[in-house]
Amino acid sequence: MWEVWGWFGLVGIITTHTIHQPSLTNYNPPCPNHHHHHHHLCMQLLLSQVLEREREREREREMVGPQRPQFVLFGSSIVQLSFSDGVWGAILADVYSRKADILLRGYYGWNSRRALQVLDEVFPKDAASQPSLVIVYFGGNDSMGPHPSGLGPHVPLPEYVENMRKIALHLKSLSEKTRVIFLSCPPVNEAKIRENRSKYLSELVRTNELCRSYSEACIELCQEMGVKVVDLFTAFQRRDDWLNACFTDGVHLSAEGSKVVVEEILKVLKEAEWEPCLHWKSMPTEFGVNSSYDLVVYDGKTTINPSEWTFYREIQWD
Ligand SMILES: *C1O[C@H](CO)[C@@H](O)[C@H](O)[C@H]1NC(C)=O
Ligand SMILES: *[C@@H]1O[C@H](CO)[C@@H](O)[C@H](O)[C@H]1NC(C)=O
Ligand SMILES: *[C@@H]1O[C@H](CO)[C@@H](O)[C@H](O)[C@H]1NC(C)=O
Repeated sequence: MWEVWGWFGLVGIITTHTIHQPSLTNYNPPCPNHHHHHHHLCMQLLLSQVLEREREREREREMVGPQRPQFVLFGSSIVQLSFSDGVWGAILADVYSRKADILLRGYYGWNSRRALQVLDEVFPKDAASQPSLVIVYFGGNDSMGPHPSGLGPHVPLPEYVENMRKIALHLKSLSEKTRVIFLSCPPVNEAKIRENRSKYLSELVRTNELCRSYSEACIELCQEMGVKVVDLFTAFQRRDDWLNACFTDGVHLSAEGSKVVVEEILKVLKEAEWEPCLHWKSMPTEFGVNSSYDLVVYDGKTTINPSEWTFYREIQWD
């Protein structure tokens, strides 16, 4: 024990008298039973211990436990808005309640260039635990026509593909168990975009021709890389009423359009040959054990466990 104290003390003396002195003399932790001339050593010691303990906790701690598998939704506005008004992220959070944590990392207006800039920060390779699933959507903004000024979200198609490749490689490298699903660019309601044109923005060039080419390029990349992909461009158009039912403003997804997204994502999760399976019905329910505190059945002898009930859902997702 004394060696440890002595060692901390030595480190204390060195650092106190070199780099950190100004900031440390301002730092004044409570330190009873020490003479004044021991004050610096004592502070150093406390500080080192506190920092060490903090680092230790950082490695182990989860903010809320028990730890569940994490599913991260990473993308532009269609992701940022996905917990709003019964849209697809909110539906997934409901379907996976007691199964997985659905984390939202969506950034309104972003293209794949900006995604690359933050990739290491949002998904650090040395994190204590890694996501089980990342669902990625970028492309709607990239596919907007270029503005003559050179400003704006447009990213040329070949660069978009390369950016998406880098995102997939990074995510796949996080851990052996980190699974990835890309969502391709959905179609838009061109007429509605024109109708809802903002006075404050220059004209937004959004066409289904552009959406289609970015969607196809994304799907081709995924096939090449063995990444699961949902073809949103095609999936929406299977509905006869897609133009009016699937969007709020011609671009962003309505609750109705979100049903298509959730259905397609669940289909991938159900059919994927992933071990462990990430389909909600195959995942354990947290604290799902029977309890005598559950509601009592009419026989007065047994209780009934509600952990797996889903009857309250408008759609019985499969
Ligand atoms: C792209 O970003 C703009 C805002 O800059 C937004 O209005 C538009 O809906 C976004 N589109 C998609 C598909 O993310
Ligand atoms: C889009 O335009 C229509 C008709 O001008 C209007 O009724 C609607 O509220 C607008 N929607 C949005 C989201 O701005
Ligand atoms: C829990 O209760 C259900 C009936 O509600 C019963 O079918 C099941 O076997 C019980 N499970 C355990 C582990 O006791």
